[in-house]
Amino acid sequence: MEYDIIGDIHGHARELECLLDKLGYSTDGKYYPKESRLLFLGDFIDRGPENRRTIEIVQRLVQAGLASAVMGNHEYNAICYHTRSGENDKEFLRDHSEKNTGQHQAFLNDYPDKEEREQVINWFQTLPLYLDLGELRMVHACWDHEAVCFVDERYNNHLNQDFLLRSVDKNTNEYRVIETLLKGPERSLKSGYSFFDTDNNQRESFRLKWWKEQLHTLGEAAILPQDFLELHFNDSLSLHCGDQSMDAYPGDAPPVFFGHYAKLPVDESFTHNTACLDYNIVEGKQLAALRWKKDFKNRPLTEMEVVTVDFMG
Ligand SMILES: [Mn+2]
Repeated sequence: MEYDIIGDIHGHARELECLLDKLGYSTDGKYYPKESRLLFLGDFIDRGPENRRTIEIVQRLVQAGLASAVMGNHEYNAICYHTRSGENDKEFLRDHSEKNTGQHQAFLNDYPDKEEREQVINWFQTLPLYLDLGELRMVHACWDHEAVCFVDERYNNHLNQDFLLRSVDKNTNEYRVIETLLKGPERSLKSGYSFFDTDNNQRESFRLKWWKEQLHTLGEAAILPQDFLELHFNDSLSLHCGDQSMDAYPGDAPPVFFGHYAKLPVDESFTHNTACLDYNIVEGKQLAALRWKKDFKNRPLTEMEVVTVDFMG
């Protein structure tokens, strides 16, 4: 079996159609190479212009049994945004704040009809949180052995209602595994340190490059703004992370594909057995697919073909 693995789409249906065409698939599922399968890494919605059409394409392929997809943090957030908490009929699992609503506006515009919206949200909830196909693995943000085992043993890898309700309580394992698998691990900076992210929010924690094996300094381990790193690059990681250790993805484990990290430079996106396929279509860059071939089983992912489509607006 060969696989074509597609990163974050975020409503960019035109680019998706173009990419599928380049890869040799028709979007109606009528033409499909026999020995090949599409894999989607989640984040189908929000931000981009055509949420509805993107969902229709992905859902059609998945429901026809021609593709597999995992849940992204944007699908998870959407499920929470549209699910009442039960305690009070006006409350939702995800707050309808200006910030949360703004982030979700493209989806809301495309689904004004409540019944249709509920159908889509129900479909989101059927998406697995990760997939282990044996020869390769996929997850939206981070493959973490413990999180994967927990979700598999306790919930059979599905976000049922019990899991969902627990996951919004910060004191639960359910919250922590969703954070890890769908949003990626973060660590706190030493007290007194902070930086401003690209949305100009002040932050005291940073995302970790969990796929890197050599994590000795902050500069090697953390996704942080350049000016912050220039000041602190050589500071030892332990100095800033306290005793919060981090096990990198094992170098001898099966290849793992993920999205989520949109702003990585290309040379940071791959190791021999990990690949980030979010090429930041949201900010006018590209939609990407990696073509995984069985003959390449023991070859590094850095040598595999990546097919891209440029932003079309
Ligand atoms: Mn994303």
